[in-house]
Amino acid sequence: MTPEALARAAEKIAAADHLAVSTGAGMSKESGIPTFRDAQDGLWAHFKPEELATEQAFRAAPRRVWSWYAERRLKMSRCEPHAGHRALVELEKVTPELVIVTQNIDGLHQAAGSREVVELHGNIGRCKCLDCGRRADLPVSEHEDEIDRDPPACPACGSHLRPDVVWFGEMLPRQAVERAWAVARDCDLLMVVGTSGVVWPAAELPYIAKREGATVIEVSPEPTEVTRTVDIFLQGPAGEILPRLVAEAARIA
Ligand code: BV8
Ligand code: ZN
Repeated sequence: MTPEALARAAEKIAAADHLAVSTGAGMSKESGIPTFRDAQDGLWAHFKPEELATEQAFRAAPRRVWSWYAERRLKMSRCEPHAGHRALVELEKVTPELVIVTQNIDGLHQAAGSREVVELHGNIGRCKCLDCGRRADLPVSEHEDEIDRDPPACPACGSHLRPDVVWFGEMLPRQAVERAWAVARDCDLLMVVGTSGVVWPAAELPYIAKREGATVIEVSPEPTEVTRTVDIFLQGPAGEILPRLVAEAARIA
């Protein structure tokens, strides 16, 4: 990332009236959560996320899919927000009504203190019933040895509990979509951080913002599907770039 690109981006942020941020798995990488581009490790090395994160995979092998989420939930519960998440909280001082639209299910933006977070793909910390849809609390503290286990039963109907996340082939939560699409339409500046721009419909957000005349800034260590569309590409990791960018924007604002 060149100093000129950083300065230009900081000026845009300082001048923005309606700033939105769209984040993907890369935003959580420096907190220790592997992205979907990263090869899966351990038990899951020979599975692709798209093969496990579906209702049919869960119905076919509930124990396997529940255990995959239980292991991810345990790992995520031990991860902390990094300087990039905290920079986005600082950014609320420059642009109070900042909205973060995230594809991430790890809750790290909320843990860092961001006030307005729209979760397009749900949250791994919540679960609901596979059949009657009722929300249910997670069983108390899943220990390491309980990772490999059957899903708990729904207290209301006895069916399997499942993670309250959006699986491939499932609709995104209507309210989250309405909110996110309105934010992308109404913003005058959209920052896209840590997403390869491959998964739809979340991938559409920068194109909507662009179509409505907004400036789009991207933060990623390598070019993505979105890069050719953006106005300013800041190449590098979120944990490094966002704190410098927000500090510069706050200095100018
Ligand atoms: C739907 C929750 C239909 C679960 C997730 C063919 C073409 C186009 C679309 C489709 C198609 N076939 C099927 C589809 C639709 C499908 C889709 O898009 N598939 C993809 C694979 C092609 N979409 C769906 O199924 C969606 N639903 O379409 O419903 C429908 C229609 C009508 C009626 C009924 C149904 C649902 C999609 C949601 C799936 N759930 N997550 C879970 O997590 O287990 S998706 C999951 O994967 C994430 O949430 C995220 O969205 C996606 C991963 O993408 P990224 O976040 O971008 O992460 P990625 O690893 O790809 O990239 C990381 C980036 O970070 C990289 O660019 C890297 O350079 C960068 N990076 C790395 N380090 C850093 C960094 N950046 C900054 N700092 C760093 N340090
Ligand atoms: Zn039920």
